[in-house]
Amino acid sequence: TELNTDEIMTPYPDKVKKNRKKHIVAKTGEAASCPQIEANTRTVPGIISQRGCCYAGCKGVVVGPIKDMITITHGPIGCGYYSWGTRRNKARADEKTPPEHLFGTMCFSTDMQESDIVFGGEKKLTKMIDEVVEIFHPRAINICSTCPIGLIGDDLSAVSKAAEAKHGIPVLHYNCEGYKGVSQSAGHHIANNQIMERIIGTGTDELEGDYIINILGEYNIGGDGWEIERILKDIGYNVNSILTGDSAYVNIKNLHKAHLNLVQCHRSINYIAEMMETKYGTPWLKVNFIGVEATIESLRDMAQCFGDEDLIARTEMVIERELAAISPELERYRKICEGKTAFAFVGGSRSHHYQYLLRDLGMEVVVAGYEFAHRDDYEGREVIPTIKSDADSKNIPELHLEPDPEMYEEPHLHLKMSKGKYDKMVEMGKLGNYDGMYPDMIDGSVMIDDPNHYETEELIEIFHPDLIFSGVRDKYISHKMGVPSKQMHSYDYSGPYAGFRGAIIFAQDVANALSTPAWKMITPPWEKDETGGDE
Ligand code: CFM
Repeated sequence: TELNTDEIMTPYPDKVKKNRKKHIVAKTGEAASCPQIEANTRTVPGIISQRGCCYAGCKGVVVGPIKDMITITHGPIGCGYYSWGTRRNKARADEKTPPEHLFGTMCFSTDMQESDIVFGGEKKLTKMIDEVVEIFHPRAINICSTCPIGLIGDDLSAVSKAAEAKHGIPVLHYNCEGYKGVSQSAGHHIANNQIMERIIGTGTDELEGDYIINILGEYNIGGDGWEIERILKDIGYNVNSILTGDSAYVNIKNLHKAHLNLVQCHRSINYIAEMMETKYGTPWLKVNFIGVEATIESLRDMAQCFGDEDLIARTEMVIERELAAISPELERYRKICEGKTAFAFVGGSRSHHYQYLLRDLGMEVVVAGYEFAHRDDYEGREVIPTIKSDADSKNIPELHLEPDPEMYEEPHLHLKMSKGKYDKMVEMGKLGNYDGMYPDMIDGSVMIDDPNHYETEELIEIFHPDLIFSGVRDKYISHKMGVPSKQMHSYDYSGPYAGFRGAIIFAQDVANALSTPAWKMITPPWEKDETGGDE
């Protein structure tokens, strides 16, 4: 199938047409470099976008999962209500975080009413912090702003400072009002900044082991982080903290003690990876634990970073053992999936990551969309210097950090590597780098930024995919059109999908979806006659 973008755009007014065209790139021929795509800009007003807001990115994605902090949504109850457990970022108690410090399944909101909006919400917030401390004794508190808070101008900084003095615990506040950016991506950045400034580097724990790592940008959706941790611990890594799936304030404080930062979802966390490199010299390695081959490559890259013969041997042993355990079953599902096509519409990194796992099953992604990615997620990190900042991106503060006079250590020393070898790995693009999605897309496929309801329908008509990976808002469009869809944010009720064991669960879910006859029996409501029966 070849895409004629103009055909899709026909019903749009000229201005919208001009705008949306820049967000779509069709891959044709053997063009080596990616054409420029427009990304991280405002959605056309009135279009049914799949995006979330800045508050969603800050509270829902990055800081919400920290299990031993209480995160208060300062705003009307609606904002907090939908952030309650629906992302399936799992957490459990452990040695450092006993059950009484586990708040992951709870939802806290100041429940702002009309009179609070009129007279201000600072008193209500102060009272709520007092109550939260009295009842739950958390180690630290997050306060996340919603749109009305920014509009009425509550002084969160003053409230937090007073509360810190009164209760003697850190109270962090985030000016992540929903309207702060063009999508949840702005909230990631705001959350990264506060975690960097207020938490990382404050810990004094002595961590043990020769290979201490953090996994940044892994949120333990459906237990993904636990499967990754299982594999890494087995090889001999000491996983200090995952950011922020199943993470604890007490561990995040010690992030700077790690030898290496792994970056899974670069979109949401590349800020911390870069800032830690600047301030502490911690090197970072882009990994992808979604997909069997991708996991193997990531494990080998990690072993190469440390370059230790025993670690390399142990890595190969674990890979061999895990492969032997999953291969027969994977092969069975592969027979069902082989040759099928899919759409992948997710937030800012999964539409790329999942292409590896689908390829393990013999499937190809023909249309890939991101809700809120930046140009580098499509085109590769090398385009970052050419990205023009606009009024919206300037709205988000940039921290300008210096090497820490006491704690900075050069990156190669973190890895006990020679400077020469380190520089070579950087040059090869192994360390401190990630590629865009474009090189992994097949000929004739399409990348689309901030896709909307209408375009999704059109693309389904053109490409007839066998399966669509999407979010909760758009999955029913494809269901009604008779195309099965998997929720790729929360995994519906399934998972983990990461690592080796996760690949099997994913393969089973995909094979089930593809072989269910129900989808062929559907008549969408708009094709039914007035009596409600089939035509
Ligand atoms: Fe990163 Fe995510 Fe994603 Fe994301 Fe998200 Fe998510 Fe996502 Mo939903 S942090 S960018 S803001 S991988 S919640 S766990 S699935 S849109 S592709």
